Amino acid sequence: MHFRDVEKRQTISRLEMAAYLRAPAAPLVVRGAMQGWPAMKHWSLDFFAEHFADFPVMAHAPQFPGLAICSVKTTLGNYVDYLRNPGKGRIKGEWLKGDPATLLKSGLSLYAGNFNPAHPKYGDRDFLFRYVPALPDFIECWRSLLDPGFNRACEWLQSHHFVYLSVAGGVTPLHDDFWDTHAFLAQISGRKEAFLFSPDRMPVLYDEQTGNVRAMMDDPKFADVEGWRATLMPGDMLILPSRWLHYVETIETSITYSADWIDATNWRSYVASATEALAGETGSPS
Ligand SMILES: O=C(O)CCC(=O)C(=O)O
Ligand SMILES: [Fe+2]
Repeated sequence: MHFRDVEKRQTISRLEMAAYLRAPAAPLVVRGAMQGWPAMKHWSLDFFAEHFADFPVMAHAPQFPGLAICSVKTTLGNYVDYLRNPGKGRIKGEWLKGDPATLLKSGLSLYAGNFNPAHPKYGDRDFLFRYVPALPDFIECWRSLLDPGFNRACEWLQSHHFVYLSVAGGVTPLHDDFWDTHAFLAQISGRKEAFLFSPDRMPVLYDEQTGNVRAMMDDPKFADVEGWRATLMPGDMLILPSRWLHYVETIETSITYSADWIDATNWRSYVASATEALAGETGSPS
């Protein structure tokens, strides 16, 4: 595998962004994207423990349940206690897979990826959007053009806003995001390392079932695969165009806000995927 650096720029306009995503798209870091966001000043682990202590979360190592060697069902309050002191691998909650010894031996840390402070039941949308915009001004989103009932059903079924709290050893395995959305990772604090691959690499990369890009780097089978890499610092926003594959390591205690969107390039496949997902649902939203 070999990597080139993701392009970094200071600002981007709405028109430039729309053109960029049509281009064909590539990943991009916008460095000044979060200037003036209250989150940059006010968000900390304590902030979330104080306001969302009872929010139910699943913490996995690595982040996705299907690949996890450790899984714990807990609350955001207990998860933040763990993040403050991960050294012993102890966390209050129900261990569904693995144990503290397995976790410590792996070098991974537990990572809760399902914390959505805008969640209709457990979150508080108005409160969240006092600190971050739902989407930055330079992003044009077509969601408001969808039928309102369909849009609401999509939001109930699938979170579209996330806050990721993690510590060193937190790994998000290689994947592309749900329903062909574009997404951003807005690094509020701490540092992460991201590795990305274009959608046309998907067939060869999914040969490897672990999503572990570090292991792939040493595997001759992937010697010719070209990827992109970026170190995300506080204030950096990584743009992940629809279907781009990404693998992310947390280097130091991090807070990341993430949201996704649709536009001219991906609304058809979003609607098709969402319709299929909704058809598979039975019963009422919970
Ligand atoms: O660890 C990260 O910041 C990446 C998270 C991510 O891409 C995801 O959960 O879809
Ligand atoms: Fe993702």
